[in-house]
Amino acid sequence: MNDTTMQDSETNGVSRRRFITGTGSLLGAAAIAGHAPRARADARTAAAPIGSGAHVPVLVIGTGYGGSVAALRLAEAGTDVHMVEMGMAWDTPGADGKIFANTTRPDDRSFWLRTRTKQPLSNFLGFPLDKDVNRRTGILDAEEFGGITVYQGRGVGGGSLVNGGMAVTPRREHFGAILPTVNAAEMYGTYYPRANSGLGVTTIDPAWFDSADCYQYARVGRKHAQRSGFPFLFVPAVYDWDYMKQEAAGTVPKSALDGEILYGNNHGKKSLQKTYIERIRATGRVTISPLHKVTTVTPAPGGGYTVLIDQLDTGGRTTATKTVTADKVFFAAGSVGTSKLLVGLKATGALPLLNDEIGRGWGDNGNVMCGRANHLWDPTGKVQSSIPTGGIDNWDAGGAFAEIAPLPTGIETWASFYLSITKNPHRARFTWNAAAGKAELDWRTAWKQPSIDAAKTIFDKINQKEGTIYRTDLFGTYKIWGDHLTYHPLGGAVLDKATDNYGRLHGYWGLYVIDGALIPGNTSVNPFVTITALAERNIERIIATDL
Ligand code: FAE
Repeated sequence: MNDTTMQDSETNGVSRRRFITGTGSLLGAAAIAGHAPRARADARTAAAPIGSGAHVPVLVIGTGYGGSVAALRLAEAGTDVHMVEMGMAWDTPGADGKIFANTTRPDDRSFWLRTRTKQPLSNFLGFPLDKDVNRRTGILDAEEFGGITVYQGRGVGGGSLVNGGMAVTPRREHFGAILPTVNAAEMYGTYYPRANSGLGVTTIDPAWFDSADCYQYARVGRKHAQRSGFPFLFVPAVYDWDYMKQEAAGTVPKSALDGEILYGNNHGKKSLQKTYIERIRATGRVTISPLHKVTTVTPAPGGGYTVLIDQLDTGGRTTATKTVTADKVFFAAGSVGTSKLLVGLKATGALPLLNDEIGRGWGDNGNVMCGRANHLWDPTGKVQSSIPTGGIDNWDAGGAFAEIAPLPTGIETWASFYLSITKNPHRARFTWNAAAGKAELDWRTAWKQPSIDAAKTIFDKINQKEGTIYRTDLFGTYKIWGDHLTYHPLGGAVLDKATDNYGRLHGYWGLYVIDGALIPGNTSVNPFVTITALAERNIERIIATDL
């Protein structure tokens, strides 16, 4: 999008190469040269990674939503906590002066231990978008299982570093299907409000939305939805809207308006680093070890747990293996990370008393993507904010909630792009492959069909009404549906099944799950507000009764 110098060939006045490199913008993070954000180096984090032989009252595995809620509330209650994070700290600018890599130039900051990018939109106009990069402990993991690629954030802040910031509370009438054993009145009265406040969730000013060039794409999406009779909803987010207004006015370095999304956001987005983790640091009771990966948790001879941790370098190599003990351990490694750890620990005899529910109930939140090709009189805009603000709700009638997503290429594409969350009934299971020494997931690609069917209840109708067609060039050659991936892994250690109704793992006193692994596969909307609210609920009870 900023790349106006590379001109390979001209097609309809648009450089082919510029088209391709520009299109990479929605697949990565951007930053503006010369406007590096101030590094927030934290003395305790930087100076004090955990030492071998250490004993800690509480060890939290992972620094995403669940882990951050647990650490903050425990520290506020007077408990010292150590957080272990396999990814980097993301508090130090790179050689270009920016913490996060540029949108149009994915580099070794962008992907977790890959030599070639694996961008969710693999193609544009038939051209493949992926490119070679140096292998490094970058920010976005595209973890491949048999039938699905699961995208996850890596680093202090977990998924909050890379996600779209859509902060959606599910409709209350759907809550019984999401977490059937949880008291909805408590969640909607106390814990959802607490989570939304802690995360800094706000909704865009509708008047600005109606006038801002960067939301032309969403207004076209709204118009098409409404003309087909679907309700359009404003979706709250964790972006500083005042900052975005200044981006639009050209008075501050651009971030959302430079398409930053998947590889980090240098300004404007309120990731956990700016909310829960900032408050965690202010307690003075929490230390964080980035580039440390937990490999084993087993009961310690004298009580508590022995935890083995690999210290990594930025090439992903183990530089030290540390043994620490902890009175209590919180698994907050994300749905995939927690599930993989637990099925391995059960199968290898480290935690044999874990029950048979471990690894089960995993779902993809029904994620499926598609694009539509609009008429020439419906341009979606050259500059598109990377933060979605609107959705199309057809959950009750068709089992789909579609986020109107940006396609921030920097050029006019006349494309509308959507990530749908659908009512997909399929649930997969993590199991341990002893021969390979790793966890596997039995998801099948064909299981996305109910998601495609649900999304079609919206987009077939819109296409028919508007006289438009699906894009076939975004996920391969002549492929309409992005049905190979999820951004929203959920389940694997489901609440009230693998754990009790507050996340205490069955079989072991002092072991807890407190992340997306607790949620059985679907939240009907984007999941991080529900993960945060559930963690707020559970930690309150655990602090009251277990400490
Ligand atoms: P998560 O945030 O994944 O944190 C787990 C942490 O544990 C990570 O930092 C890992 O690196 C770390 N870890 C894993 N294993 C280990 C280990 N063995 N040792 C040490 N550390 C470990 O978990 N959700 C929304 O609600 N709205 C959105 O707009 C949205 N957009 C998304 C866009 C993308 C591209 C992606 C990838 C996700 C998006 N999500 C969105 C999903 C959301 O980020 C995700 O549900 C939460 O981050 C999950 O929170 P957890 O606390 O479960």
